[in-house]
Amino acid sequence: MARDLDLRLYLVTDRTLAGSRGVFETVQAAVAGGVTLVQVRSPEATGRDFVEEARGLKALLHPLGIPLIINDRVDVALACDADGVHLGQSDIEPLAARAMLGPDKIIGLSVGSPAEWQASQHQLGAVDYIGTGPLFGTTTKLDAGKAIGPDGLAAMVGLSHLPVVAIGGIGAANAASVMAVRPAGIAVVSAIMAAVDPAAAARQLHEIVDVATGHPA
Ligand code: TZP
Repeated sequence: MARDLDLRLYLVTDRTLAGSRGVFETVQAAVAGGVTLVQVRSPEATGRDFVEEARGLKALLHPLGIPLIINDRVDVALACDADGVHLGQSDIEPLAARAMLGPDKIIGLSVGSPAEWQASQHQLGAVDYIGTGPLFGTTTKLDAGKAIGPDGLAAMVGLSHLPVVAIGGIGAANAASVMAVRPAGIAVVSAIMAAVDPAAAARQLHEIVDVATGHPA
């Protein structure tokens, strides 16, 4: 299992929100601002295109020691030797992903409710962290479901022996209220990918998380 996972400021990419600046350049700025982990998410991409994008990001992130996680696609993670994969409830199940990826890769699983937690119990031995949300309303993922709010997050943090990352509608205005519930970190898409200055946006969020965790900036 992956160790020393720093989930404090988890960036999920989005090609549309990056616009003409592009994903690579936006991620480059975001890591300069303090992102601790990057998940490449391109649901619209072909497999070949997705692998190429992921390889480019790996070349950027590896020298910096920042893990690269692939959204949904174990085959893409294998093809580019990424650090891990993030799985939704309808993707390949974590135990099967672990069998394919081996013991050292990071596996994240989206778990949105205590009911999903119960249903996922038998898979959790293969999982390194849980992603939960959406915390608040979001237009980035239209099928994200109903907002669970800080109370819903608190329920998941209370249940989970695994680190929990909060996602959905999180930005500088509400990040402190999310971190008050003590997740391992926050995952953001638009707050960084769509920011005019992604480095400054990441820096601001990093500071909020560090204050909440008592971590030095
Ligand atoms: N999974 C649950 S909500 C979401 C994902 C990928 C999108 C979050 O995007 P944003 O822009 O940070 O609200």
